[in-house]
Amino acid sequence: MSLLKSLKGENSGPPPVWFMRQAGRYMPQYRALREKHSFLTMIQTPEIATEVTLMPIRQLGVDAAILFCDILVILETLGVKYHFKEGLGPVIESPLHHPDDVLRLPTHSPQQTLSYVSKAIHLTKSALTVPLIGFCGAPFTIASYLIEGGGSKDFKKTKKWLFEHPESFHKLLDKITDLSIDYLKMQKKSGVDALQVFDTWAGILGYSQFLEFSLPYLTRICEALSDIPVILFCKGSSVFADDLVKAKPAAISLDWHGSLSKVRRSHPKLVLQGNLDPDVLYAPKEKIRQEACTILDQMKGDPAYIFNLGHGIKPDMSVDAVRFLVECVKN
Ligand code: 1CP
Repeated sequence: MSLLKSLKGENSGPPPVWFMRQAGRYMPQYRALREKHSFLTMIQTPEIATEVTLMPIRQLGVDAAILFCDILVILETLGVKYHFKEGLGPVIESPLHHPDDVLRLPTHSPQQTLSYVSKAIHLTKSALTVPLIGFCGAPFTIASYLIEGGGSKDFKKTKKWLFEHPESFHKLLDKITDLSIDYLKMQKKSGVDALQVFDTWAGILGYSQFLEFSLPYLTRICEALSDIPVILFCKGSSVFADDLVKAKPAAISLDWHGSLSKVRRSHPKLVLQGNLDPDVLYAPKEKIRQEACTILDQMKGDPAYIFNLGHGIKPDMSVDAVRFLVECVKN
């Protein structure tokens, strides 16, 4: 339960460790299951979602589980269909093209559309001995998928929309925020111990656009879920850290560009998570140990620190390297 202690700033032992994307394609057991089922079937079938959520707990010995699901499931509450294409990633079947499209989006309650998430949480909790983290995508990141129609290199459509039709962009963010709050409350009620909000694409925003189109919505989410720890992650979190604090999250997960000790100096009580460059996992073990130790030395004895990567584990990384990293943190 060291994760929950660190989230309160009261951990006296070694830092808890877990990883973003700790369950996924880099694991042979995951790939074996994935040969039999589509990704969507896997997340929509509570028994399978539970089995995958537990894989990294059993195989790596991490201190927290993150529910096996995806940030895009919230699209179901907006009546938007999507699928995952092999080698390409998410495909939104009817992306938004025009500001009027925002007005036409229906809203369905997460309790109705995403009841499989509740079931997976109940089932996972009954099998877990470590805390379970629930999550959602941040409104800005979800909006960018709706507009781009999938992943993107430059997010040109999103940025164009935001500068050409700021009011409609805010309407869209507002809708997603309301649904995300309901969705996270449902996860809390189903039994998760903490929540993480992923603003993966916030880093494409300029500073004033981050303040206008991302931060206020993250703040609303944190305010609405003040009775459960909420961790905020964005790619760009080391640039935006001083502002993310204003959303009053329980913790900030830093990307790998920034320095944990610098942020610690400016925010002595803030709970910090992160921030090893995930690509270090491609290095020989001695280098992995060295890079982990650099971070662990900086955060030694810190009661409000959680070890993690600066972003997720990649599909071609080795389980052995990830397990070695867990051992380094624990020893
Ligand atoms: O088997 C497969 O082909 C599916 C691969 C996969 C997996 C394992 C996807 C598709 N999503 C997931 C699981 C997932 N996604 C989790 C599970 C818990 C864990 O971390 O172990 C989580 C938390 C996510 C969150 C997620 N999905 C984010 C935010 C975090 C991040 O990595 O930045 C994002 C941006 C997504 C979208 C998404 N889903 C899947 C892919 C390949 C992507 C990214 C595509 C892109 O780059 O645009």
